[in-house]
Amino acid sequence: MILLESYRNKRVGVIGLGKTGSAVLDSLQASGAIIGVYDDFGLGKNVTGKLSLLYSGENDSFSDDWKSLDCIVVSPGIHLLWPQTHPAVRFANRHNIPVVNDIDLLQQNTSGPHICISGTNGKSTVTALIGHVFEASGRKSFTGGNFGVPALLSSPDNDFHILELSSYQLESCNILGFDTAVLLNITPDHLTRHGGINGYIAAKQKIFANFRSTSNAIIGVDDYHCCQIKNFLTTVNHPNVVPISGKYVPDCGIGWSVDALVDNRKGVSNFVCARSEVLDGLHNRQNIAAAYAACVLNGVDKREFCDALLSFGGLHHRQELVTTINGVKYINDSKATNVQSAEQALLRFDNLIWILGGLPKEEGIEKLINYFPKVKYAFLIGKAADNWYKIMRSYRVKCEIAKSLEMAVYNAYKMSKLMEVETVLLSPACASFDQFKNFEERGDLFKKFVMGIETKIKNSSKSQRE
Ligand code: UMA
Ligand code: ADP
Repeated sequence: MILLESYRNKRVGVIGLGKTGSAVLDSLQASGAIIGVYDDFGLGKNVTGKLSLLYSGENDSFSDDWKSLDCIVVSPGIHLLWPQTHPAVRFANRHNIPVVNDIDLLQQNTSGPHICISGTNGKSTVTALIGHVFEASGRKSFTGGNFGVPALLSSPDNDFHILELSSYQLESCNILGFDTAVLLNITPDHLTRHGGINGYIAAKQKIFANFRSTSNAIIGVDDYHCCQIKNFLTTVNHPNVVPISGKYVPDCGIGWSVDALVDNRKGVSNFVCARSEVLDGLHNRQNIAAAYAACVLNGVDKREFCDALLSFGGLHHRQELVTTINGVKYINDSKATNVQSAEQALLRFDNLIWILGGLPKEEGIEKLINYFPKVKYAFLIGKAADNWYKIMRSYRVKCEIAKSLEMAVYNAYKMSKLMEVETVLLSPACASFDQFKNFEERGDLFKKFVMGIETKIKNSSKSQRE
C-alpha cells in the first residue's frame, strides 16, 4: 500500500467505494487523514467508526463539514461532466474544493518513473507485457490501474509504476506529466460518458499533458485521431515523441517490416525481434511495438525485451484458445467489447462460427460487413441480438438468435459438426453488462460450456470403448 504522507490531518472526501475508493480509503486511513465517505449505493459493512457519511441526499447538499474539505477523491465511475455531473462533484465545484483521483495521489507520493498506457484497445495487453518484461529482467515494478489492482496498492519499494489508464481515469487526473506515456489507438468508445468523440479524444490526449523535458510520448500512428495527436505533439515541441505502428516502420519510430520488429528511432533500421506466436495478429504487432518502446526508453535492453517476449503467456479473454474439438478451435475473445476489437479477431480467423452480441456500443455491426463472408454461421445473444440479426440477415449471413450464451455454445458445437468450419469464436463486439457481471464472467462461462462439451465427448467415447 502507498502511504499518503502529504494527507496527514487533511480533510478528504472519498467518492465511490468500489475497488478504487476502498484502496484510497485504506491509504488515507493509514496516513492519518480525516475522511468523509460517500457512495450512491451505501457504504457497506467495511466502513464504520470514525468515518462519517455526510450527504443528506436532499437538495443535492452535503452536510456543512464537507464545505471545508481539502479535496475530494473520485472513483473512475463517477461522472465529472457527462451525461451529467455527479452531485458530489457539483458540490465540490460550488465550494472550490479540488477534485482529484487515485493516480494523482500515487504521483504525489511516489517518485516514479510512472509509465502510463492508454488507448481504446490493447491497454491491458501492453501493460501486462511491459510488466512482464520488467519483472523478467529483475526490475522491481508494479502493474495496475484500470487493469488488475488499483494504483495505490503498489508499494514504496517499487522502482517503476506501470499503470493502465482508462479515459475515465485520465479525465479526472490533474497532475499528469507522466515519465512515459503510451497512447495506442483511438476509435469511438464510451461516447455517452465523454459527451461525444471530441470529449473522448480530449480525455485520451491528456496522457501527454503537462509533459516535462524528460517525458517520453509513445504514440500509435495507425489511426486518424492518433495521427492528429502525434502532429500536435510535434507542433508543441514535445521533447521525445516516438511513433509506433503495427503495420509499417514510421520515420524515427518503431514498427514492423514484414515479420520483423524494427527500431528506427535514430533513422537507421535496427532489427529487434521476429513475430510472437502468443501475441499473434496485426493488433498485437502494434502492442509489441508500443511495449518495446516503453521498455527501451526505461533502460531495458533489446535482448532482455526479446527474451521476455518469448516467455509472455498472453492474457485470458483476449483471443484465448480454449481447446480444439474435432479439429475446430474454440476462441474466447470476451474482452472484445467494441467493434474494433472484434474486427481484430475477424481479421485473424477464417471460416468460422461467430458468437456475438451483448450490450451494444455507439458503433454498430455495420462496421464489420467486410468480414461477413468469413462467417459461416452466427449466434446472436443479448440486447443487440434483434437488431443485429436483421442487419446480418440483410447481408445474407446465416444466423439465429440464441436464448443464452450456453445455448449459443451448444448449438455452435452441433453446427460445427455439420459445417466445415475451423473456429468457433466468441468475440461479442459488445459490453457484457446486460447479461453478465463483467467480461470475465462472460468469458469464464464460455470456457466452462466449451469444456463441458469436451468432457462429455471424452466420457462417451470412453464408455463406448469399455
Ligand atoms: N458509484 C457511485 N456513484 C456513481 C458511480 C459509482 O456511488 O455514479 C459507486 C458504486 O456504487 C461503487 C463504486 O462507485 O461502489 C464503483 O466505483 P467505480 O465504478 O469507479 O469502480 P471501481 O470498483 O473503483 O473500479 C474502477 C474501474 N471501474 C470503472 O472504470 C467503471 C475498474 O475498471 C478498475 O479496474 C478499478 O477502478 C481499479 O483501478 C474496470 C472497467 O470497466 C475494469 N473500466 C472501464 C474499461 O476498461 O472500459 C473504463
Ligand atoms: P483493453 O485493455 O484496451 O480493453 P485488451 O488488451 O484487454 O485491451 O484487449 C481487448 C480486446 O481488444 C481483445 O479482444 C483484443 O484482442 C483486442 N485488442 C488488443 N490489442 C488491440 C489493438 N492494439 N488494437 C485493436 N484491438 C486490440
